[in-house]
Amino acid sequence: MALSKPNEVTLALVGRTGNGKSATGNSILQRNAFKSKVASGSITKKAELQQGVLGDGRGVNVLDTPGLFDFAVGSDNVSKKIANCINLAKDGIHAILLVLSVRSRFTEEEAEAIQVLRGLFGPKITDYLIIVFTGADVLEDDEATLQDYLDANCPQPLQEVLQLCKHRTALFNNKTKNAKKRASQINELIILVDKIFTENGGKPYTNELFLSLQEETKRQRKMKEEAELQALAKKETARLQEQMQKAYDAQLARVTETIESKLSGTISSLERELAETRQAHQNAVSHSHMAHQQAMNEIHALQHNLSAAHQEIERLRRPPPRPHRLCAIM
Ligand SMILES: Nc1nc2c(ncn2[C@@H]2O[C@H](COP(=O)(O)OP(=O)(O)O)[C@@H](O)[C@H]2O)c(=O)[nH]1
Ligand SMILES: [Mg+2]
Repeated sequence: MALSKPNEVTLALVGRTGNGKSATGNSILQRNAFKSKVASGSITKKAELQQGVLGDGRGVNVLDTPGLFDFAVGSDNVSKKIANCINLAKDGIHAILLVLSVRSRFTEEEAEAIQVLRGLFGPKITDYLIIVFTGADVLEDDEATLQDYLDANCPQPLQEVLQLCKHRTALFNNKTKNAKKRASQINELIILVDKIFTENGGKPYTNELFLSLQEETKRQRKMKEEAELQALAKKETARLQEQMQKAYDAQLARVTETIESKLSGTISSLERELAETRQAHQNAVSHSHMAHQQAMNEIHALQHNLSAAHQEIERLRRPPPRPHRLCAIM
């Protein structure tokens, strides 16, 4: 049967310097294991693992990380440092406590850092995430609850983070000397840790998981980049095709125009030639009419002359008329 609780609990503290990570670690361990200072600037330079015992007798390991959120994010160095941190917790991490302070506003850098963490660890990191708010004493002074605080100070990015970690929140007053209060705030946190343990099938966050999730994240990022590249190439191809089509259309229009103007020149010269030929033909026809008429006239004249000649011949052939009696007497 699967365990409902880890035998030993390992917690990692992350968050901006000054939010109270070390102080929270000390509260959980119930001793001054980590240096917690007022001074600004990164106090914890190296990840540090300290051990203690919980109220129910289980061992607890607390990993205080240097302000992961203070790193120049996005470099390979960060993921190396994170891997080293996780390595410190040899049996893996049961919960990652993102420490925020009610004494300072949730900054954009923090929202960004969470996205970076998700990018580095993979979105699965949120399955291990608990948001710990420090400065409960400040709220107590104002007689306000965490809900009152969130109702008044919950920018969109924080709302998104809360949603991602299924609203697992814990409130710590690291200043209180009240033993009962100190114990109850640890208990409430550990209830959430045990819940995460069951929800994640008893699997702590290990370096192997980190590395495989990182691989998966890298693979997904590569796929996304490739898809983006492909989309870009497709867009570029479409743009080039459009450009080519436009150039082709313009060329076609130019060629058509040239052909049309040449054709219209040819047509008008052909029309001109046709008109000239027609004129020549008409001239020839009328010329031949005239020649025909002249020939006919000449024939008529010849015929006339001929018949006159015939008549003359006829007349000449006729015998001369008989002389009158009077002439015979002579
Ligand atoms: N009033 C109040 N101050 C706190 C609380 N937790 C931490 N601090 C103070 O916040 C400052 C930074 O705390 P520290 O643990 O060094 O923060 P870290 O840089 O995140 O490790 C210190 O002066 C702490 O005393 C808290 O619950 N209430
Ligand atoms: Mg610290």
